[in-house]
Amino acid sequence: MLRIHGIPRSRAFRCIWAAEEAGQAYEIIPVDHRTDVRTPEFRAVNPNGKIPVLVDGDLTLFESLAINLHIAGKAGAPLLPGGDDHARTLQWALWAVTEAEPQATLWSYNTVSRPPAERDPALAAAGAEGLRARLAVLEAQLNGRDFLLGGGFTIADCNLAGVLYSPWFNKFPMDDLPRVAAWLTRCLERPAALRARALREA
Ligand SMILES: N[C@@H](CCC(=O)N[C@@H](CS)C(=O)NCC(=O)O)C(=O)O
Repeated sequence: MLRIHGIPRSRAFRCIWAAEEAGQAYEIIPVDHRTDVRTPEFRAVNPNGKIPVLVDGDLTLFESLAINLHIAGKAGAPLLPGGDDHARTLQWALWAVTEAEPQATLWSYNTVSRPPAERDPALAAAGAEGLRARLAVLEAQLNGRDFLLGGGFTIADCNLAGVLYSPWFNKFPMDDLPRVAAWLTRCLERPAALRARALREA
């Protein structure tokens, strides 16, 4: 049994979705990032002090996308492909967190997530511009492909669509990015994603 420490309305959503895709049984151990991550009890589980954390037997892992690669590895192919596509899966996971996520969070925090008085329109605009540039790269990658690696859905899609969930859910303008918009909907309306979203959006 996988034990996912976190709450669905956080980056733990990504790991809940991955567990659903992998068909792995999991339990959510509620840890709220606003109130619980500084306690000595939680720091004993994760000295990094953030959620999500996965405990799988003797293994304790933090970093949501590393957790997802581990969960997908338990299911194997096609969720975690081998060979060159394995390398591409790692590439897209790193791209998701280093290129897409900083821009997506800058936009989301300053548009929807923070209380209105704490939002900075200039930062929202900078995030929108940065995100649009990254999504243009993705639009080109999806030319002639339904999913990132060209075959079926893999953990590469789960990781990147999980990172882009907030802009998608909060209607970041994508009229000029039709392949990205369709791919996000294709990923985030899969049965496993809907089960995870039901927890997050409840
Ligand atoms: N790169 C990490 C980021 C984890 C993260 O920032 N989690 C947030 C909740 S979504 C958190 O625990 N924040 C608490 C804090 O920063 O004090 C991951 O993807 O797991």
